[in-house]
Amino acid sequence: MILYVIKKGSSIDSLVDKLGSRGASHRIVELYGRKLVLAWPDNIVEGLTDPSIEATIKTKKPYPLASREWKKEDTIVNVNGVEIGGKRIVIAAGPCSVEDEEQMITISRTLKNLGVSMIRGGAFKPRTSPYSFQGLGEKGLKILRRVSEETGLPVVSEIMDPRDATLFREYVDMVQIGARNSQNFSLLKEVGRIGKPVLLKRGFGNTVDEWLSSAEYILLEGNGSVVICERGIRSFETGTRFTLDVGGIALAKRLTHLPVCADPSHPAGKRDLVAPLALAAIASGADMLLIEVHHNPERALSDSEQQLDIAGFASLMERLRSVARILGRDV
Ligand SMILES: [Mn+2]
Repeated sequence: MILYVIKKGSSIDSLVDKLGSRGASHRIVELYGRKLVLAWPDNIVEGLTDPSIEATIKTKKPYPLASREWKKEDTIVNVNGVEIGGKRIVIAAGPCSVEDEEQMITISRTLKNLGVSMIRGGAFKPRTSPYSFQGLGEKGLKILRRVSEETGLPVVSEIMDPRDATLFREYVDMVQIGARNSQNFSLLKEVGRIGKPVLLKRGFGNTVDEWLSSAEYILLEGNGSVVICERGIRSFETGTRFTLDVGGIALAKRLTHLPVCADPSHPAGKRDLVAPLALAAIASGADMLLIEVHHNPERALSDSEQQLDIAGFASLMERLRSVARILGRDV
């Protein structure tokens, strides 16, 4: 794949004509304020010159836009004023599912006081069993909007169906793609066009390259505000729910300029393992954590075993601050 960075204000007409006459495929994308032309296959594109080209980058990765091959500096994703990917490690917390409006507002106020900068909560839930609680749907999204108005914190929630894009555009600040939909390519394209930052979870059967290729789908639609999230992969181990791939976090930080998030709750599967995994995730380079916290975990309608209570979360925040300080970062 050849990636051309186009000179500001230049017309790409003659470049596109030249690519066409060689029989090459191409895509044009505007990203981070730059116009880019991707062209392939290499053997017929190589050697092409045009006055509109500022830089030509021959990329080896299957995800040229997500790769540091063209963009070396870290991307900062701004979610309504909360910057992800900078010195400060962003903590997003909240219950697995949005269950009740008043409780959701109460817990969010408490989390804000503890230093959380974004609220999470599922409204459309991808449950393994069709008989498990499926979430409050649109009502849950409306509750999240109220939470945001009451606390001033941005909210993130998972989209499962491209047909819900309008609802998500209206009610949430950041759209999450869950692990099970990480390779749902029509959903990725739709979310690329939604005009909101995206939190993209890694599929539990996906390699780091596949995870970054999923991010590429969103970037190719011109949406550069993507945070990728490690949430545990399937391994032979059954003692934990999934295996948090800290090596994958460190590797992803090298390969991509996009911020990397970690979800320590789903791989832990058990409350007492969440804190050590959260600490390991930030030590391996995570820029953001997504943590499940419930006012009464025993009574939670989903993922009851792994949600922290307020006291457990408060003590984790203290430990995160200590580790962040050693890393030269803040929480
Ligand atoms: Mn959950």
